[in-house]
Amino acid sequence: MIEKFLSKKIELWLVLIILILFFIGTVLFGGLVRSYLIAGNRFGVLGEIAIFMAELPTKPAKILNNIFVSKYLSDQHKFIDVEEETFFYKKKSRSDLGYVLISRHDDLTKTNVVELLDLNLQNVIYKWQNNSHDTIDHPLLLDDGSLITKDYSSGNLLKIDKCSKTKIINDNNFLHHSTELDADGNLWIPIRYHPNSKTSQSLGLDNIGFKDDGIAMFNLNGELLYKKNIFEIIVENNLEDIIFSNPPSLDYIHLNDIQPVLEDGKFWKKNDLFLSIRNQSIIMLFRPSTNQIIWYKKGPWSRQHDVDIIDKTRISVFDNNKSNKLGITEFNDYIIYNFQTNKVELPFSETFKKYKIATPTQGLSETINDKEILIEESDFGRLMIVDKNSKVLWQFHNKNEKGESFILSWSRYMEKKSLNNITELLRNSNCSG
Ligand SMILES: [Ca+2]
Repeated sequence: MIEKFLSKKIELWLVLIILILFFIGTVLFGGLVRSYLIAGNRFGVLGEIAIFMAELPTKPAKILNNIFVSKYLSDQHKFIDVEEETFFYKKKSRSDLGYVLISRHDDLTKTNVVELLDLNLQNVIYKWQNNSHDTIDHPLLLDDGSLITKDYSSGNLLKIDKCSKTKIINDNNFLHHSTELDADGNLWIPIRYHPNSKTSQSLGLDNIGFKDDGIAMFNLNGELLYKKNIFEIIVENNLEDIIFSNPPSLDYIHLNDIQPVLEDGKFWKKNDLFLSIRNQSIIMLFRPSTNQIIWYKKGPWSRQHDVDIIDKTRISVFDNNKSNKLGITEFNDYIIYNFQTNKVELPFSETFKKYKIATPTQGLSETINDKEILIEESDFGRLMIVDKNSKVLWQFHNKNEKGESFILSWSRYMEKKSLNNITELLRNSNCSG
């Protein structure tokens, strides 16, 4: 029956008409996809269908990625015999300390959670259930008690309200790493370009699997307000030499932090951005309003994460790779760079060595005051507050009953005054039903 159908003869004119229609359809499809990518969707449902079909080949990879790549267990379990959590100061003795917002996989309940820890009361005062299908990096707490964050595997922008109801507020961009608010209340988050930007294509950096990073600004409703590719920034500032001295790789940039400048300083202006470009070991100060790179520095940090502004003249950088001759990370560091003196300080090096704090990837530091910092050793699930004399004030290990460690997904230190109204709102929230 099928054989008979398949060997049926058809007129040549019909074949020609089918070929012509196929050709016209292909041209129209190509035109719709091209228009969508260059100018956004101007053709309504037709545009949506075209881009959906164009993305079909990448969808199975995305689904497989969601199933297999989600990985919470640490590679090493360094804290098997250590207490899960210890405070080395008395309860209610440090009213000057604020809160830590912790994003982690909880192996006890097999769920991903976000917790708000009160460092003075020494307990978790609020907990959000993360209902996305993966860990969420660097959640940001908003005034209404909701969290803004991104799902690790899909890269979608999420809003988790105070009752843990999760809503995708942007799924058109692949977002990754840090989540920060600027002085105007907009979000800055690293994105990955799909397809690759014209600039990286013109530089010959468009191999399959190439990670083409950029910066993006969203409002709190998830609408994209601005985006810019890192290669564009570099080429338009005539600074190709600073990165093309290294041989190209598929992950040539690896943007892992965008830190917005909240107020003018002597060396930067409000709404400038500090960018951490890990795979070039570069920290850069970029001014979106004029499209200028104001300053950049390659090292002394290496494969760093997390640049923060300490005060009007200093920044801190979490340095990942103090590696030995075998390329193994022996310990991390917290580097202060002073723009006034052009000098580098390493006030916590001994602490990092003493406690063997050595996350090969991820990791962050937060300046609490002149003497104390928060450190997240993300890959091994350890959080610590330490002082300049290598004294530990608090330590937390994200581990299960067997002592196995689980990764942490970027904590945030929050000052007390920034949270006064929010804690009250959270305490009074009624989420039942
Ligand atoms: Ca930062």
